[in-house]
Amino acid sequence: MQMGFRWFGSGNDNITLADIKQIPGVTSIVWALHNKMPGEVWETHEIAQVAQEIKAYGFTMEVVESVNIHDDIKIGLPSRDAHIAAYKQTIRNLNEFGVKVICYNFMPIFDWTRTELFFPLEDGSTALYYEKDKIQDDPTEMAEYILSKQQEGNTFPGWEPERMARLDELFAAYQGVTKEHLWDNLKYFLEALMPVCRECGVVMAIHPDDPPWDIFGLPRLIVDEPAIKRLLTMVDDPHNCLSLCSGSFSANPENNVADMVRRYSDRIAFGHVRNVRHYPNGDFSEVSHRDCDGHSGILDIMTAYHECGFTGVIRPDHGRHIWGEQCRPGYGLYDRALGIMYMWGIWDSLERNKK
Ligand code: CS2
Ligand code: MN
Repeated sequence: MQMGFRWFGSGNDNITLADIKQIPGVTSIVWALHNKMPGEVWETHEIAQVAQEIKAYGFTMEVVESVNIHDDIKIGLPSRDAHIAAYKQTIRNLNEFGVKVICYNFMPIFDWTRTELFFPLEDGSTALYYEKDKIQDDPTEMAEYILSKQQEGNTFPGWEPERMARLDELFAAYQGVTKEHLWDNLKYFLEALMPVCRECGVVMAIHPDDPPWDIFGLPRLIVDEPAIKRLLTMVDDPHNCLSLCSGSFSANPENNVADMVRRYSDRIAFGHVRNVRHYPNGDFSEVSHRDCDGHSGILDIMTAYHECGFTGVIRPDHGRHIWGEQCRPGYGLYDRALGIMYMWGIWDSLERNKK
C-alpha cells in the first residue's frame, strides 16, 4: 500500500505540502486542477505548475481526483462527443506527468450529498451527517445549505456554484434519463476512452455513488456489488477500474466492503478509507477511522487489502473536524492524519505477522 493525501492546491487549501510531509508514511498527493469546470481540457502548462510544487516535496502524483464529467456525457446528448474528445486530451496531458489513475464519478448533478456538514458528535468534534428524511423532493434547500458552507475562496469539488445556479435547467435536462440510459452513457464514455487509456497506461477508476442510492429522483449506478460486477464486465478492460470508497458503499449496511476488496482487488486502482456509523432510522454520520467507532469494518477492510497484497494508493477519506480546526468540510488535517496512523498501525502489524 502507498499512502496518499488529498490536497486541493496552493491558495485553495489551508493545509500545505509542508504539513502533509510531516504525516508519517505519506508518499502520494491526490490532486486536481480544482479551478477547472467539467469539460475543460487540463493544459500541460497548468499541470506542470502543480507538478513542480508536488515534486519539490518528493511526493508522487500518480492519482488525480477528480477529472469531473460533463453533464452532457451523463445525459447522452449529441454534444458529448466533443466533451469526450476534450477528456481524451486531458488524459494524454496528465500522462506526460506520470499520472496513472483518474478517479471520477458518474453521479447526476450532485456529488456526495449530506444534510449537515458540522454535525456534533458526542466527543465534541463535528462530522458530515446524512438525515434520510431531509432528502425528499426539493433539492434547493440542501444545495443552498451546502454552498453556504463553502469557505471563502476555496473550491468545493462537484458543487460548482455555476452548476448549482442552474439546478432547474439541469433537472429538466435529466428528465427521462433512466438508470438504464445512464448505464448506456457510462458504457459509451468508457468505450470511447479505453484506446487512449491503453495507449497511455492510464486507468479510469470510478468512485461509487455517495450515498449509494437514488436521490431526488435521480438514478445512481455504483451502489452495490452487483453494480460493480456489471461495470467491470460491461467494459472488460484492465483500464476500467474502481476507486473503492469504503465510506460511500458502507452507508448501505447491506454492503460488505471487505468482501468487495477480496473479490475485485485486481480492478481496484485506488482506495478511500472512511468509517460510517448507522442510526436505526437509516441516518448515518461519519466518524473516526477507529473500527469500533462505526460500522464500516475498517479492520476487515485493511486486512483484506493486506491479504490481496494491494500496492496502489489508499487515502483517508473525510475526517471529523477536531481541535477547533477551520477547514473544508471533511478535509481537515488533524483527523485525516489520525486516520493515517490508524491505518499504518493495522498495516504494520499485519506485515510483521505475515507468514
Ligand atoms: C468523496 C467524494 O464522497 C466521497 O466519498 O470521496 O467527494 C469523491 O471525492 C468524489 O466523488 C470523487 O469523484
Ligand atoms: Mn470517497
